[in-house]
Amino acid sequence: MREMDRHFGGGRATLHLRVTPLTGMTSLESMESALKEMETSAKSQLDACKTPEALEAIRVDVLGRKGRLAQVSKSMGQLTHEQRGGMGKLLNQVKELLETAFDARHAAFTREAMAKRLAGEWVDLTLPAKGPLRGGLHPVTIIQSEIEDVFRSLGFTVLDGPEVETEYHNFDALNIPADHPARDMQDTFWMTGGNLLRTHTSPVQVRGMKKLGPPLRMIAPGRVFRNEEVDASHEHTFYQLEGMMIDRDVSVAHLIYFMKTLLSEVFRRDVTVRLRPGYFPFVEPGFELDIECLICGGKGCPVCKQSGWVELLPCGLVHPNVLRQGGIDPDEWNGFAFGLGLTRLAMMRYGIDDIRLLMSGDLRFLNQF
Ligand code: 2NL
Repeated sequence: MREMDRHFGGGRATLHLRVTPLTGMTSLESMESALKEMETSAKSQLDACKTPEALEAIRVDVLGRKGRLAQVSKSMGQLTHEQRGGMGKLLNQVKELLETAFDARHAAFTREAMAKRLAGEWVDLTLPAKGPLRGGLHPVTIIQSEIEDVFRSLGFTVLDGPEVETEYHNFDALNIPADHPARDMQDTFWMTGGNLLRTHTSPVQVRGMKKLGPPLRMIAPGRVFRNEEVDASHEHTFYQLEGMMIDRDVSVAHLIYFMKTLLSEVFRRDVTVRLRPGYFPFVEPGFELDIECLICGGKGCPVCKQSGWVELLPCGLVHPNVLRQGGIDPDEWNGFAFGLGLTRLAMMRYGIDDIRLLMSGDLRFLNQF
């Protein structure tokens, strides 16, 4: 049995055209009845059809290019002109009718398949949508850009510099003596060839003095490195922001004004400050600037170790030797400079009690900012 016949019940519906032997003319009636017969058989095949594949085979056999309808169409050449008109109409009617019936059967199969698929899977429409994963800024980056904004609005230039530095820029130019303990293997990461990982952002300012020339206002935020044993309050890598203003007749009053402006912007309230003497080789005089404890308001608490004050900002007037190294004449110019620990500030602002969290890259920690 041919493949096609299996679908059609053994070729029962094949169109047999009865040709009148004497005239060679096909009887119109016999053609019409054959067409009707085909229509009826095709419809019953459609109804009996069980799979989309079987349906497609029926479609090819009935409506296909070499299908049974096409055969009838072909044999119309044997009819007279008048007969052809009527037969053509009938043919089209049957064709349209069958096409509609096929489309309906096809749609039913598609629906069936869809229903079957949906029955096999389910979706909880009450689940909240997942949404895209959002990146965010690191807490130190947040603090850094806030402070950069404050200083930019005060006329300061933001400078960048290399993290691998020369001994000259990191120590010599800053009036740090050759036997200073900071130069020790224990405190500094030394590289081959006498270079080092910068231990502060001061070398950026040495380069900045030469680049900008006086008068100048600049800040240098960035990553610095110390060869330290890591614990909850010490990291080998942390962030600093140093600043400097050089002009004529700069005084400690200027220094205090700029530092108070900075701190009230960072903490978003007025802060009380005090200066104590402090020693740093690159400034003279040098100070430790403390702020009144923001937790207890100066009454004394564990954060300020009962003193009412928190040490925050080393600063001072730039040492004449350092100005000279920067190509600036100390008889004509002077200025103030300060250092600010961005990492420490971020810990204070956000109440972070372990410095190691900041370098951990732990998303459970970072996602909180
Ligand atoms: C620190 C930072 C301070 C400076 C840093 C500075 C830089 C130049 C000249 C003068 Cl080029 N000063 N920076 C000034 C005062 C304090 O603190 O690491 N302190 C322990």
